[in-house]
Amino acid sequence: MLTSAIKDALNQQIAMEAESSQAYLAMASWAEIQPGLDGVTNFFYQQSNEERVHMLKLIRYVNERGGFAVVPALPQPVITFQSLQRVFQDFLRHEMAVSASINELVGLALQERDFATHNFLQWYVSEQLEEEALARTLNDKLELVGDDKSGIYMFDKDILLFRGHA
Ligand code: OFO
Repeated sequence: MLTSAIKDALNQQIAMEAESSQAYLAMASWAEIQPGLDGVTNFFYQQSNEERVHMLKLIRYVNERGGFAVVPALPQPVITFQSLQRVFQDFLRHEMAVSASINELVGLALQERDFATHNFLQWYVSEQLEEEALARTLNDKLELVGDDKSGIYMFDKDILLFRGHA
């Protein structure tokens, strides 16, 4: 059985993963209507799907442990962006906030001596390491490229490859 503190914190995390999925869906939709950003578009559709999977894993876990996973209401995410750089800065900022939230949860699980939840969360800890590393790599590359059109062309072409290596 989950303590009510853990149950509430896991439900908050469910909401955060759902918000991430929405935020990345909005980035995908924005990218899709820009000329030539097919790679970035696919990247964010995939990211959005992944975040939905993160949310589902949490929902199943909470219910399995005798809690009740609450499907949250969601605020509208940011839907337009000034630049491609801006999208990726927001992506990194978002992932850093998720990592901080997962770390808080891990701390709470230890404090409550809920070792099963602590163990369950380790998957999220490593997932966040990867996602943050990927977001940083992509930001670094975009910074190098600046406004150079052929650089952006290459970035868009290679983005799905970076994903596999980060
Ligand atoms: Fe990348 O946020 Fe989920 O865990």
